[in-house]
Amino acid sequence: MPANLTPQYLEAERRFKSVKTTEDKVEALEEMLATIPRHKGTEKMQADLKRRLSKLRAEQARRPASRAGIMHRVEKEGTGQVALVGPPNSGKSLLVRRLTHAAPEVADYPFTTRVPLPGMMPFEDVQVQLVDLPPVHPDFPESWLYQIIRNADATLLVVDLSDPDLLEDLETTLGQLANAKVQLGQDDPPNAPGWLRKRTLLVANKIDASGAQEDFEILSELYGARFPMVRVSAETGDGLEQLRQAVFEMLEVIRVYTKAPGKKLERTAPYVLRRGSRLIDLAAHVHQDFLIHLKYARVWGHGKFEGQMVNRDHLLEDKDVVELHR
Ligand SMILES: Nc1nc2c(ncn2[C@@H]2O[C@H](COP(=O)(O)OP(=O)(O)OP(=O)(O)O)[C@@H](O)[C@H]2O)c(=O)[nH]1
Ligand SMILES: [Mg+2]
Repeated sequence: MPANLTPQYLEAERRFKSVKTTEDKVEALEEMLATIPRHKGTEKMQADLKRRLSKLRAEQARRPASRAGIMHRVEKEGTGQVALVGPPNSGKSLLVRRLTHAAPEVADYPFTTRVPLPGMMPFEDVQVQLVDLPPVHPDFPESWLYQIIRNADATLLVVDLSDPDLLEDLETTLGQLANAKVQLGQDDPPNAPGWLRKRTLLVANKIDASGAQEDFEILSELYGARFPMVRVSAETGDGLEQLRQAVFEMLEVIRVYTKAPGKKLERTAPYVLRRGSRLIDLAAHVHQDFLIHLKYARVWGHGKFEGQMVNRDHLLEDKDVVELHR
């Protein structure tokens, strides 16, 4: 089948052949990829362009000049910080685009994301911070990437159900993390200094792709005991509501609302506490004064009498409303 290449493509190709620096080559390749006609006859060429592009981008990432000692950090905000980790091209950036107001670059080739980009994900009445990251891959060896992952409250492990090398790529990601002494999921990390375990939700992305359902089943069989999983499509939006809910649950926090005696019962801005918190923990959050002088409280909530009187050791639950008395 003839490729029917456009003049723009041929011009970009001419440029690609004449330029010297990696930056210029990347730029010309991107242009070629953007202008190549998309049909069966150019599929091989497209794949080849992508391969060359990701190789050059990885080269850029490895070069000391591009690091220049820059250490990226992401200040925590909101109910919890959740880092997106995974192989190149799995859809991390598109997920962050869909779930937050942030607008990271999304592209059809690996190593698109080069720096962290946080965005706030609304869930009911709280906001969870998601952090889009470069891929976890041997070709992106920046130490700050692993520091951000280590520092996050939890991670989303994003994999690509349309990837023929899905299992291999997932193992590469987990292996890279192991080099940085990070263990994702339920399994205990090695009992050695420096290791830590991160709560992780496995996000099986691109469920819209053909054959994705069968791949998801294989994935569940192999990794289901280690990770809770959700299947989504960042492209079509399928499963994203369940994902928001699952992210909130993974953070293991509860929302508690306070009301003043005699005031109306309403659930406005919540206090966010760790799951397992007691009345006294809430009191300490609200005011030092309550910590010392708290006598009792009334609680409205799930499975309680309305306005039930409780003492300092009462275990709080998500969405409880509490009236503190001193
Ligand atoms: N069909 C389909 N394509 C998707 C989906 N999610 C992402 N993509 C596409 O996959 C490609 C990669 O998406 P990105 O969000 O840039 O992937 P990434 O994981 O951020 O990639 P890196 O930054 O290189 O690590 C883009 O062409 C997306 O449009 C999905 O659910 N379904
Ligand atoms: Mg990205």
